[in-house]
Amino acid sequence: MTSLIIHHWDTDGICSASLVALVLDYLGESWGNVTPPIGLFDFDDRIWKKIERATDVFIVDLNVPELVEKIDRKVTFIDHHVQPKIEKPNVEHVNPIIEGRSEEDYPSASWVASEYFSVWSYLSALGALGDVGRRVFDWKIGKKAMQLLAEFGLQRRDAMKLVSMLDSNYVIMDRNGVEDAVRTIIESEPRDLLGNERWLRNLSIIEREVWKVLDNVENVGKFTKIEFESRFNIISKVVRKAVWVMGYEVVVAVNRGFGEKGQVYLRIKPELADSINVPAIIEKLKLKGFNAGGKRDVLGLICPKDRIDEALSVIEGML
Ligand SMILES: [Mn+2]
Repeated sequence: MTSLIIHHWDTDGICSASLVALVLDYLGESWGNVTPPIGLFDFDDRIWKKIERATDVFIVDLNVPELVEKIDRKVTFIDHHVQPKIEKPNVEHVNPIIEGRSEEDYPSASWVASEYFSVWSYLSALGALGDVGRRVFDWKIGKKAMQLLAEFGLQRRDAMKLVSMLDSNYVIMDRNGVEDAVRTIIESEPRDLLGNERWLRNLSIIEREVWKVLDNVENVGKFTKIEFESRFNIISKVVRKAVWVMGYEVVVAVNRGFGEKGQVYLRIKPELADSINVPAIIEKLKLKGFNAGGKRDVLGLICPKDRIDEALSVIEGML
């Protein structure tokens, strides 16, 4: 028996995959793990070939029901995203959210996996912290999350650090780094992970790149514009620093060199959310066919490079 674990590239995906791997280790079964090309909710040839060689497939924290349906062997699909229920005899679909349970009870795939296997550890909490952020500690499950961390010798602060360390792999677009993280977690003591040199190096590379980008801040009338080219997925960090640390009120950032694509981001000071209608900008962009998303104070989109300026003019026209 060889199982294949296919997982999301973020902290929750890595932690959920590690929980499945722990169970498989306990059962004495061999396993491998793989993540899609970062940013792409799709399987490439490499993944399909691995599926062919596996007897058993686990898909965790990856919202790809249409791909799960195509797999012709036993699949355990563990998720917490809103998605259609898969009714196929070879698929065990584990998702309390689509059974009507709330996000506050099941904040992450790691939480769902822990309950499903009855295996609870700091990884259950770490996945939730990764997806929800520190507000998870205020939720009903927050107490249990903190207990789990404490049992493994981790403070809240350590856990936050571990989340940024695990996420650093996808931020620098290191697919192998994401995949290797699963075995690293299984083979290490939680506190030792805090000294993981590869992830710490990632963090300093990211930090340096973010500050380099923040040198190119330009004031354009009503807003601040930051244009850069980076193959790293740092645009959300850049605008957060610009608004939260540097104090700019309305920031538009553009990454014109994100592989084949462009990224555009808008963040405003929360106090301005009454005067600048960010959701309306998101709606307008969607109407024009852009893959945009966000909230009251933030907007992000990814698009082909030749549509960046069109997206920018929509956003700038509504500021
Ligand atoms: Mn998740």
